[in-house]
Amino acid sequence: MARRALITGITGQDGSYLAEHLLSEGYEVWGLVRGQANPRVSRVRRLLQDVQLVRGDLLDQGSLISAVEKVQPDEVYNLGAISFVPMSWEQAELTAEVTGMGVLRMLEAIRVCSGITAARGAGSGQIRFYQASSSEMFGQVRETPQNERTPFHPRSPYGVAKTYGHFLTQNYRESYGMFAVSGILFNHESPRRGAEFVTRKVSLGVARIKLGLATELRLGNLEARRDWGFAGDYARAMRLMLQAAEPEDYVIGTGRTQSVRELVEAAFGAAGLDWERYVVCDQSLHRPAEVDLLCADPKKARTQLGWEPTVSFEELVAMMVESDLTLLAGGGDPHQDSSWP
Ligand code: NDP
Ligand code: GDR
Repeated sequence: MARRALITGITGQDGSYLAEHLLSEGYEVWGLVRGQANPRVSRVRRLLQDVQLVRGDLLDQGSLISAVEKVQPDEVYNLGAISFVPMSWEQAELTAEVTGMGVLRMLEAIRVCSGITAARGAGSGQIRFYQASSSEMFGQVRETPQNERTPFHPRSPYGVAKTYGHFLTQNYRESYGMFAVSGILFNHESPRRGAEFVTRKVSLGVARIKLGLATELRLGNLEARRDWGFAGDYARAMRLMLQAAEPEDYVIGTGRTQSVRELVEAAFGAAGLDWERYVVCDQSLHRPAEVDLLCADPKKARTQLGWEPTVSFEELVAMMVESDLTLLAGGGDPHQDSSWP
């Protein structure tokens, strides 16, 4: 029998790569979608024709219970979140509700549908749960690289909400013996990345300038350093974590770190442009509190899961610039659902 997976956040970057990966592994894949007329659902229908959809919202406990009852999944991947860090200052309460409390609601839906109670003791229930934790939980780091034992010091309402979800997942594992794990994923990108995140903002900016559609690119803090990998590689890691013999948390990243300035240099360079002629530093794009340096130590994932990234930073940047040049040269709109390669 094919394993059955339920993915929240199916309309997002990671949801699409994970769904493709699970389908290729023979899974029956279900995606949770919210809203009455969510424009991003047509993108899923076009790209992921074999995925079945079920309605639900991380803000609505009853809808999650109904979705789990209907799908009867073997594995649940909780990728749904408000994921853009600057938005978490503007809508801190909503971020806490979706990105933080949404984890509680999903875990409760699994617990209730599986008939798990504290009295039944550890090990009850069969549904395996993956939580999309984030390197943003490390925040202001005192040690680098960061591994599974590095203390958290989140620097945004988003990071705080993710830290709540992370500890709650651990707590359900310890309280109820559930197979519930968190992947602490560092930044991962692709041609399907949302246009507001810095890598995609830069690749789209480069393409617009190269094609004569723009003359400048406005950016915030160029000194921040991130460990950037390819989203397709990280989707593989999510599945591997749920196939492990024991439920454990893993750091997933490349182990290399680059500054936003180096990202900009590489992206403009890939299109044969000199970034210094076009990039404007805009103080209004700086964050109230910044995460200055992230760099993963993915040794545990490498040795225990056999996971390795396959796309280098340079390849990733070139892939994104090339994809956006093709998209914009063909008259495509990055905000339309037809834009996903
Ligand atoms: P995206 O922003 O691309 O996707 C977010 C998804 O969450 C969308 O499908 C969105 O659906 C869904 N969503 C938002 N609100 C709700 C809600 N109330 N109920 C149900 N679903 C909702 O994120 P990514 O794909 O990049 O990331 C996936 C997950 O991994 C997120 O949790 C993110 O925080 C986390 N993460 C991402 C990293 C990265 O570098 N990409 C690194 C570490 C963690 P809709 O179409 O309805 O808006
Ligand atoms: P991040 O990603 O906050 O790390 O969260 P983002 O790409 O938004 O920012 C990375 C770094 O770039 C700096 N920066 C800018 N960022 C944006 N978006 N726009 C700009 O113009 C700009 N200029 C400089 C930022 O200050 C920051 O330091 C992502 C999300 O996917 C989270 O959901 C996820 O958990 C983490 O990665 C790991």
